[in-house]
Amino acid sequence: MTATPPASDRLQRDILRHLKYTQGKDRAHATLYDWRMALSFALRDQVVDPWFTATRRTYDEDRKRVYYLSVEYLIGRLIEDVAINLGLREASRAAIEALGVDWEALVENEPDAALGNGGLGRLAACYMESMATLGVPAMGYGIRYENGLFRQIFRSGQQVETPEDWLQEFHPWEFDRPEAAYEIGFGGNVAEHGGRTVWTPAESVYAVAHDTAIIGWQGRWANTLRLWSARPTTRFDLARFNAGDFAAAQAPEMLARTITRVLYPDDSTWAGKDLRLKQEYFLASASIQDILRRYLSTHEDFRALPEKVAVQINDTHPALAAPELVRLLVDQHGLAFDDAAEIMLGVFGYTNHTLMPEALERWSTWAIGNTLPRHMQIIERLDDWHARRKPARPPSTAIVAHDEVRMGNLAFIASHRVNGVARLHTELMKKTVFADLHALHPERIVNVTNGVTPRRWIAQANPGLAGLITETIGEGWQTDLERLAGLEAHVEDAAFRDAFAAVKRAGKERVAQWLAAEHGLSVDPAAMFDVQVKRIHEYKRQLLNILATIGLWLRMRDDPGRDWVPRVKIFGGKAAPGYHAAKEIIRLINDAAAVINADPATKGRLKVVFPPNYNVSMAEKLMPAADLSEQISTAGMEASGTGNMKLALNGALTIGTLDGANVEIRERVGAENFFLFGLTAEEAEARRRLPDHARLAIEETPELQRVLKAIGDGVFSPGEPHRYHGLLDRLWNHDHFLVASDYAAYVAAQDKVEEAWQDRDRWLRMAALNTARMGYFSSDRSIRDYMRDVWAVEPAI
Ligand code: 26V
Repeated sequence: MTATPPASDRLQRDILRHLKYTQGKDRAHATLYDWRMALSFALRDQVVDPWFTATRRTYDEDRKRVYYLSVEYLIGRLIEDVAINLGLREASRAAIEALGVDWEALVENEPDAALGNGGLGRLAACYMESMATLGVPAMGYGIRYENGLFRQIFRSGQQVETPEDWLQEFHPWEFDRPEAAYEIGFGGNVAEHGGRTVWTPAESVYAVAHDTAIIGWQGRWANTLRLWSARPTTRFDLARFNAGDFAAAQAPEMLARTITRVLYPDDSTWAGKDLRLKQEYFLASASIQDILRRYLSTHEDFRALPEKVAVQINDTHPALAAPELVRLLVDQHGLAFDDAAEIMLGVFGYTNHTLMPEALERWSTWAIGNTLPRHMQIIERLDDWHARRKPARPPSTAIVAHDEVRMGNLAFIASHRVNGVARLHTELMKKTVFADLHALHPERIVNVTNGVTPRRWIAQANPGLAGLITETIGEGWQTDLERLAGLEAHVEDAAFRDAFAAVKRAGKERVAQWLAAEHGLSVDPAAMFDVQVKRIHEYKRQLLNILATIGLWLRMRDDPGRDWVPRVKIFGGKAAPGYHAAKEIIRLINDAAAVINADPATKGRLKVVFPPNYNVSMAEKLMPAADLSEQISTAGMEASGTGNMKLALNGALTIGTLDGANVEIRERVGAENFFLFGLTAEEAEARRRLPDHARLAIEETPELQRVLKAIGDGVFSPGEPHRYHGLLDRLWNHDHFLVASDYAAYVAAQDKVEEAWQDRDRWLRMAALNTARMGYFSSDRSIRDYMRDVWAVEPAI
């Protein structure tokens, strides 16, 4: 035992103090939960001073602030994240262990804050961390959902959603700010009073702030994540109650309760839910009111707003912030409409995260007119303002058309910059959804390729790799990830490769132990870990993966004497509750896993595992353990991907299509270190126009025919042979996602993967080169791109 460092002594004292005075427990009766609370408070204490300092400096130096508006933040756990950035991870562990508490168990006791669905929400969390690390004065605004993303369980192989109540236990990281409350109105009517427009809402709620400090690397800067929760404006309508109308008496409370109750768990199709519109406006209005209040505390002239304020909207979900700003400037502060619109344009930036037409938000003018009558007028005036500035604009560029408000066009027209999230995606935006708007505003669309934070995705998730990197190239990579290039010089060093291999092996053993302990699954850490983790979506093509897995299984059974490469196929991900086709894919994976894993003929060679409830914490376990990263979406459909970055950074090789950020990953890691296959975006589009493309492809691919026949015969659903007939029918007759057309190329690429795997040294070189060449994909670089190309802000440190 080495002597405990002083930082750990101080922490120990702080932990015991919080255990006693915050939790009201003595050591003899403290539960794991009490210890977790005590440590969280002890760490939170140390965030407060840097946080105050950063806030004071931003005020004193009158700095421009970035406001990031997002309906989703997929934060995960915070104990290790905060401890690492404070330089206190080892001290925390030492303190906790000295107190006789199991560190791993304590860390795992923290629930994931899952206020998001997938990539968009996780990106927002990485960006908040990077802005704090870079010292950008910034504030994130979001919604404090009582129930985050559902917990996924499998019953008979099928996804069942159960509520995830992360707020059931006390959330120690936030500070309640009851004094920061704004009234948010809905419905009612609009009237002219002496030349002024007055909106009188029919009902309203308060938005109340809950602040979490987001601490950057080495505690040099801290920003705020401000999440709003709804509170009733009138507790109880006594007059109505006394008149016998009990339901109406409770209406205000009901409205408030429902608004921030749930996160919409659907990231596949746009659904025009009135409650969602209210959520979006709730976030937009509270945030804009807060921004204007802060601005007015030190400024008077709104014309300078764009010099002090940049508002970034994370997809269109918070886009009502733009008409809300105009409304407040015109109706409350008396600005002329055109001046207000000009200010709006200077302030807003819009990030687009999907080209899928079914996910693009559109609200009926009726819905907006009812819920937000004044905003409907302002949106129409903004449309008119744009038409005046671009008299030759084609109808496709209008915000309002066919009795609908197109939120993408609103966000585009309201913003001085519009960005895609990977180079290919940005180019496709220019050619597809925003082609006509792009022609009118050729300077507006810019690219900012996504990134991930190396603090969470290397330092926290993969301490072994972090240690090896530091040993090899020294400190500094944590905030200057391009320094990973320094590893390249060591790739030819056999000792380095062995150390790299040992790190990967340790990551795999950890996952093997966890799968055994938590899910009763046994896997061999010597086998290739082949990982596809992400939301379940037809375009992401988990179906292609499982079909090829079945194909491999059939081949293994045909030729049991061959020395097959042992593989563990790992799947993880949730399907939107109403997305039938995605849920069918989950069931097929689980059904196939049951049959394959029970087959003595392929035992020890092929295993399929699908641990339920993939979330940020599971990702932290899986990223370091992956050998192969599956990034196999239909080209043109994945905007960027960020799991692809986390996996390659942690030394997984990618099998992938030319889609999203895969294109840029391949360019950087080198084509020879990437298993490319499949149609390009252009070819995919052409292929889809070919009549009967799926049938043609299936007929040309005997193995695929066998696979489909096995499924159709009920090999994986013995009690119900017809279970997958719908899925098979769609594959034969529609196959919009071109699974059949890419099947043969995918299998051929998997053969190349096996060939590379069999040469252990070659594989290791390729893997290490992936890590060494992924430095570009740090979210610090993405944030610097935003600062330069979108926000025009300077860091304060
Ligand atoms: C759409 C909708 C439609 C309205 C209902 C709620 C809702 C929620 C989510 C979405 C889609 C979000 C789009 C999204 O998550 N895109 C992902 O963004 C990642 C970060 O840029 C990117 O890496 C992924 O490729 C992209 O799919």
